[in-house]
Amino acid sequence: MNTIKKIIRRSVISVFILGIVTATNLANAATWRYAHEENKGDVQDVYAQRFKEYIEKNSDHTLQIYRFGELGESDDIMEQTKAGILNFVNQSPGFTGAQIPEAQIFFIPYLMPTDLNMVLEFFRNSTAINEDFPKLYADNGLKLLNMYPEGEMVITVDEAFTSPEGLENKKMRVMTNPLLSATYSAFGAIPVPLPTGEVYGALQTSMINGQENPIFWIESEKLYEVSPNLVYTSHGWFTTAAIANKSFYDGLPGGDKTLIQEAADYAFEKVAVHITGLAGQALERIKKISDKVTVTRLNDTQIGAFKARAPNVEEEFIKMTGDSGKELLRQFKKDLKNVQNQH
Ligand code: 6CS
Repeated sequence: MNTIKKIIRRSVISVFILGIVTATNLANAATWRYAHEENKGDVQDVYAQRFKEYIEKNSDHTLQIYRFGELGESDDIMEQTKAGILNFVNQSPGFTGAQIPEAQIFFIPYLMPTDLNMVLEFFRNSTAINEDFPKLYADNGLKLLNMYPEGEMVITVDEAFTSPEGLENKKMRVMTNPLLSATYSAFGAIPVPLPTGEVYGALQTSMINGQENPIFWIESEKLYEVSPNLVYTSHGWFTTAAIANKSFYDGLPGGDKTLIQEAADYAFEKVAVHITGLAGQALERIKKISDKVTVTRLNDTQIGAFKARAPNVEEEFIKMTGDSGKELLRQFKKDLKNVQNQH
């Protein structure tokens, strides 16, 4: 065979092989659906966008993201994920706690440190977070990818307070898990569980007197317009979780599983950067927009009065979760101590 013929033959074979590879890739390329609980540019959206970026850069798959309200409330997107309509969901333990009682651990007040770097380190390295929680979620048909913090909880209320007496008889909106209700009862208030979409209206019509959330969300949902007195009590962090439908995940080839876990870890680190300084910036913007906003930061003695009520909530947590919760709490505290010793 002369050289020209050889070149032509090789080219035809190469094009043929390339065609087969492309067709195989296209056949494997999927569009995955991911829903979260927040608005454009909020913490969960940053996580989702970075997760998408990693997946799309490193595979032929695409990710379709649905934000808060596009497919319903938090419980709706969880149901859609369990039914396999969605592949991924970002749902916060504030809501998941109703079906996985152990996830309510984040609502035991004053359990977590107040320092963001310590909190991030805890989420990166904790055995409770990275080994125990995935098992609890798996028992509920869910593959837990990451748990991550979004920001310190701040209470907004119609009258600023500095003691549990100041919260007496205040109707406070809580996310829909029973332990958070127990926390607000222990703080002296009347808890009112409500889904996210009902909070602004309930504040506006004085159906409730206040609520708790990280500052970025108070800005994003404009809650400061209808609940302008911000009280920093240092009692906890808003935590959330990125999750996949477990049967979908289990059915994927090993390469896709690795891709998903890498994308989750990539998104976690991007969020860690995003939330650093976020609360302070959001507060400054809120104060500029509204002259009604007041800021009260409790001192250590005032915090002490709220902290004194935390053991009751811890007992309640153990009552709700039994031995499994007791063991989780033991591990959680051990992991926290490890982080504290390192700092
Ligand atoms: O309070 C809530 O319901 C909402 N708060 C935040 C920070 N994210 C979504 C959640 O559903």
